[in-house]
Amino acid sequence: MNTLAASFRQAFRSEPALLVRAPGRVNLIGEHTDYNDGFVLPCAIDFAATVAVAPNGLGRFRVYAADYAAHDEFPATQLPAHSPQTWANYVRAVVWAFAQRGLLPPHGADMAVGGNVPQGAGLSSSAALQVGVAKALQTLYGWDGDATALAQLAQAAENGFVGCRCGIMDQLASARGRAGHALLIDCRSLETEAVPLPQDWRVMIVHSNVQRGLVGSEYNLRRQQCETAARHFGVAALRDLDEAAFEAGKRGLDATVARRARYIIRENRRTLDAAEALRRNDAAAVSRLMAQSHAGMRDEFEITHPAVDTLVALLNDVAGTHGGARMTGGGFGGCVVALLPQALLAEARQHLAAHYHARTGLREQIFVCTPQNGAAVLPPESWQTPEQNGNG
Ligand code: GAF
Repeated sequence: MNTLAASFRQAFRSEPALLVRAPGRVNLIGEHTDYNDGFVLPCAIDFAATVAVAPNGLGRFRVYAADYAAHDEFPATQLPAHSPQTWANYVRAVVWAFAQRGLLPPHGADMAVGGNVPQGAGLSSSAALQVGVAKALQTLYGWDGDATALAQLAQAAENGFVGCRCGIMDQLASARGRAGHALLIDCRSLETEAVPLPQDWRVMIVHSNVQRGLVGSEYNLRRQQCETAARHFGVAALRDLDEAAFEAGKRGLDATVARRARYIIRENRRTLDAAEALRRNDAAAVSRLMAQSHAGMRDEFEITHPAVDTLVALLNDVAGTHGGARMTGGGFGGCVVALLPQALLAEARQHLAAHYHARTGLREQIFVCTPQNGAAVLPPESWQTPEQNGNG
């Protein structure tokens, strides 16, 4: 926080008016179900994007990316165009979404952005940044939308400006996360329910270090296939089908599209079952549901990667029926999430260190996370260095 406030001061020779922190997320189960109007079960994590902002009265946005030491600038008086800098488009996208809704005053603002969400890992670094920018502008301009409206605005920015047809999960997890809880989201009604994680359980995230390729095109293709299947069945979304209806009506459906649809239908069921299993602290059920979810992503939805499959198998060696593991996020590489009792963490680390590199040539990276609250404006005391606020 102090670093970002300092970056802001250095870049703009003025004080930030406010600082916002917006977390990344890890999804425990319910993958690719969000854009099928289904259910997801993510938690906000302790990696976050940070945004510092102040009005500048110049009729322009001036943006500084602290992690790249890069600048961007564009008029506040018209809809922003695309920038050649990838990072800058995430900020411009949110400004664009505000402008589209008539929520953008012409005064202009200075903004410094930064953060520590690992990029390209499937932990929603871009959604965190967009929710952070949206929260900062919302607070600066006094727009009174709630956290769900904020998430919808950030999703519209991603869909309409960046061009990824993502669902609402990442933005809603970042905006609405709750400390110590996973968030069961009904992606049709956008209702959320905070489900407590059993006290002794830990969320271990393991980055496979597989560089994710083709994510955008394969993601949009999966979405198209799901829409084709929904049209075949004459329903608004795959959320509206159960397995019996699927079996009864699948004739004539392309075999690949049928596999995709069956995965979504089962994954929706598994997500509801997993939330129920968490509520009753049933580790064996969580373990089984996460294993089935991973197998579905590997064999039916076909979004995993051999190295990711290896990581999951290694984690399951340790977890047994006491915890679970599966790939998390959009897929094609990135991270695996494991829910494990605290007592098994050290053994899991040792087992991965002994076998992951030997089997794949890759090195794992481990983060143990605690579910966090969603995006928030930070009190000015927390901008200070430890020395300045007297905590030494
Ligand atoms: C990405 C998307 F942005 C989400 O909306 C979701 O579909 C996820 O992939 C897969 O569950 O993170």
